[in-house]
This record gives sequence, structure tokens and C-alpha cells, in this order.
Amino acid sequence: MIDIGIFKIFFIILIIIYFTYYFHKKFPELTWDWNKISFDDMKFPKNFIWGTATAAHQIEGNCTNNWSEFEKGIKGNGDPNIKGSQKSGLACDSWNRYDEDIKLMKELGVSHYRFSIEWSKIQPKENIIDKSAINHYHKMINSLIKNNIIPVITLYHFTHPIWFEKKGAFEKKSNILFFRDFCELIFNQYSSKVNFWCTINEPAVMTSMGYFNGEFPPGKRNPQLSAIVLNNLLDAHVEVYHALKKLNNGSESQIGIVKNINHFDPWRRWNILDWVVTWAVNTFFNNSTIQYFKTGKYSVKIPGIMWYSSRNDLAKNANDFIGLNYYSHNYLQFNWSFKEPFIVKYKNQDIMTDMPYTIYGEGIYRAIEDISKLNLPIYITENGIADAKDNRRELFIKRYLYAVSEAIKSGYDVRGYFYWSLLDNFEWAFGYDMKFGLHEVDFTTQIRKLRTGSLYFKKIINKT
Ligand code: GCO
Repeated sequence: MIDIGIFKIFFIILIIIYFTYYFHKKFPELTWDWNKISFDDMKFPKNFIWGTATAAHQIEGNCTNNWSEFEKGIKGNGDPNIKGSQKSGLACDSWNRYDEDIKLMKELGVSHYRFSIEWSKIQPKENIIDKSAINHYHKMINSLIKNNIIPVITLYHFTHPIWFEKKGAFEKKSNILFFRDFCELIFNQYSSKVNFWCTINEPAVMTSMGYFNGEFPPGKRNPQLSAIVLNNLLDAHVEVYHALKKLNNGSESQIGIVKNINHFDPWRRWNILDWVVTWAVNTFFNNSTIQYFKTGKYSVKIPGIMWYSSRNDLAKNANDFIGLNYYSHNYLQFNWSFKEPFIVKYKNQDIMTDMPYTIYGEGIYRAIEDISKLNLPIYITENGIADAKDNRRELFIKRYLYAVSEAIKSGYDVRGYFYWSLLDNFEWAFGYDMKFGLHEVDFTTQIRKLRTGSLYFKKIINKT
């Protein structure tokens, strides 16, 4: 008698092999031989936009918001929320030194500056609008324009007033109205001078860090809630987009969301379990947002972790462009633990940045390919390296810019590139340890100095 069990096992093994092979082929991990690449071939179109980017909480100083509250706290394991209990504090004092910062941009040769408006400074209490804060940004925008730097506003870059946090922030769909009102107010103020608008910065970063692993405020660890908050942030973008379009200057303005793509690749390409965890993380982090704007359907269904779906038909036409933030990729290895289902891995031969990820120039090409599914003009709204020793910055810039130039050569509609960041600044949970600045900042004297590793960027942008 033949044992049916053996056939079953054989059949299951065949299926596993088939799927592993299928994933391996369908999701290649792009790698180039950098030794054979000449950076002299790099070309950018004449009208390509060059800029730098910052965010209010990271540079302005003296913010009182959900982040400044979080900076005081400690995690469940007793560690401080921010490395070494650092506080954002005075940051780069850019609230007072914006003219100095604009001078740095001019010296670099960039034509655009992406910055964010600090909601908590404009609306410190639910019923109070601070006119001096509104005037402050008017003055800053005027100064940018006077210096021929085009302002690009981000309406929401991770921070909000404490009163909004107390209401449950984006955990509740009904709170979107408060955010929409704030955006309308800002748009009415500045849209006659500014026509390039980013709504929300990196919703998936904010939700995975804030609600999945608890590294950002509100420090929760609740996967199901993170799926809901992500959906609410995407719906908030859609609501704001359509509201702003109806206002004066709305139809002439370019309004879009900013999406961070971080690829998750399997540590062992021949292991189906590594594919399963990368599928799960990519679904939440990358694909759900792309699918939402393509089809109006939001769906993150990861058995045992999160299970949520909804629809918003207004999402399909809710961007004039897409902002792409790109830094790197991570390898994931499946782990037999419900609490920690995967481990992040790095290959020995890869060059690390100071952040827990490597230099992976090819990745920005892949990310452009992915985001191009939305059929929108693409702006790289952030890309840069944390490199305190300044011994990898030039290499980073060369490789990533080369990859962007290759994407343009292949026909992708990439129209601009904003380097993150103009200055060293408060890098969220890492505090001031991460040095992303083209300019080094001495935080005791506030003196800014262009880094040697940034000279290549200056050279390229002044060539095109
Ligand atoms: C983010 C933000 C920036 C970061 C930058 C470097 O991705 O967290 O948009 O505020 O500082 O990405 O990590």
C-alpha cells in the first residue's frame, strides 16, 4: 500500500519551492557593480529642481507639542524615549536664524526649500491663533522669495499641538476636521506666495514608529491601531487636498503627499518564511499606500497582526505630484517568536550609515520604479545620509544621484531632488547624534559650516 502522507508532504514541498522561486523572480533585489560605474555620466534635465529640506520641530527650537512631551518620557523598559534623554530644545534656533539659513542655501545654489509649518506655534490652544507666528512665516517666506528661493511648505511633519493629542489625534477619524481647518488657515495665508505644498510627511513612518514599535509619540505598541491611524492619515490627506483645491489659488497650486519607501528584502532569498515576513511588512509600510491612491482601496490584512480595510473613492485623484523620501532598505529574517517575528540583518560587505541602515543607491531607482505606478510627477522630497565622520557623504551623494539620473534616463518622470538636510538637526528618537546636515552645526555656538562631503552636491547642482 502507498502511503498518501508521503505524497502530501512531497506536494507541499513542491508548492513551497514554486512560491519561493516565483518571489525570487518577481521581486529581484537590484544591485549594481559600482566599480564599473562612472559618475561623470550623470546628467539632469535643464529644468530639474534642486532643493534642501528641513522640518520645524527639528530645527526651529522652542516647540511645545506632542514631541516635546514625548521627549520627557521613558519607555516600558526604563530607557528614555530619546537617546540619552536629549531634548529638542533650542535645536538650530532657525526660528530666529532663518536669514542665515537662507544665505547658506544661496551659497549652495539650490532653488527650492522644503520646510514645515509648526501647527503648535500657530494654534497653541484649540481656540487661539497666534498672529505673531503667522507673521513669522510670512516674513520667512518673503525672505526666501527675495533671495530667489522657492518655498515648498509641508503642512504636517510628525508634530501637532498638545490639545490635538489630547483629543486622540489621528486615532479618530473625526479629528481630521481639526487638521483640515488648520491647513485651510495656512493655505489662505500663504498660497498667494507659495504654490508647492506637501500635506503629510511619511504617514507610514509615523504610524509604524508611533503605534507599532513605540519609538515615536504616542509610544504605543498596537499593530491594529497602527493600521487604523495610517488609514486616517491617508484620508486626512485626501480631505485636505480637496479642501485646498477649492480655495483661492487652489487650482494653480501643486499639492501632494510625501511617501517614504523603505524596501524590506528577505535575508535568505531561498527561505519562504523570510518572504512571508517581508511580504507582511512591505504590505503595511509601502504597498498599502500605493494601492490606496491607485484604487481608493485601503487594505492591510496580515493574519494575527492587523486586519483592516476601508475605501475612499476620492483618493484616486488626490495628488498633483508624489513626494518620495528614500534612504535605504533592510533585510528581514523570520524569527520564531510572536513578540518579535523578524530580525533586521545587514550584510558584511555593505557600507553602513550612522543610522541602522546601509548605503543602497540602487534602492532609490527601485523606489522611483515603485512610486511611478501612481502615474504622477515625482519629486524626491528627502534623501541624505547621517555621517558624523563625513567620510561616506560624498559616496552616498554620488551613488544616489547617479541612480536618480538613471531613472530619468529610463523615462521616469522625476522632476526634482531635495537633500535631507540643510543642517544637522534633532533626529527624533536619536536626538542630536545623527548628523544629516550638508552643514555641520555647533549646537553651543549655533555656528554652521559646510561639510567637505557636501561639496559634490554643490558641484552637481551648479552644473545643471
Ligand atoms: C523622517 C523624516 C525626517 C528625518 C529624515 C532622516 O523620515 O523621519 O521625514 O524628519 O529626519 O528622514 O531620518
